[in-house]
Amino acid sequence: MKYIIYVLYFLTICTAASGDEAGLKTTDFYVRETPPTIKTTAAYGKLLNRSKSSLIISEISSPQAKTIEIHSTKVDEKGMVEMDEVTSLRIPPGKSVRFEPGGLHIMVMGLKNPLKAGEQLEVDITFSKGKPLKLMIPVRKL
Ligand SMILES: [Cu+2]
Repeated sequence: MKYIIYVLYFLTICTAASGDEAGLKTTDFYVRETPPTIKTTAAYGKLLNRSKSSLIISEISSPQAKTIEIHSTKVDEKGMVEMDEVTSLRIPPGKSVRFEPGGLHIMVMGLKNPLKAGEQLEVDITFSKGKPLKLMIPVRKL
């Protein structure tokens, strides 16, 4: 009886491990809820490259929005916050990128419908090689 339990446990671990898309691990992803008239929001989270080669994000899109871009944030001499598009983001093997408020973030523009807490935003990430990644990001209250 004990033997069977161990086998099942092992199988569960294997299934979980193979569920990783393109050797990636995603953690703490969320997107900010939007008021009815606002069509722009941002998504945050952590992306870990568990593969043995670099991953380069070449394209990012969502069926729920017109445009998705990766932005970096910087503050200029006058204290103005500026955002720049990062057109190809490279994640070295074993390293992670963190999208967070005030830093690198996933900018969501031209939302077709407002995002309400409890819903999900689909984000499709294409890499320069390997399988694409489909993220279902939970919407959080502001
Ligand atoms: Cu931005």
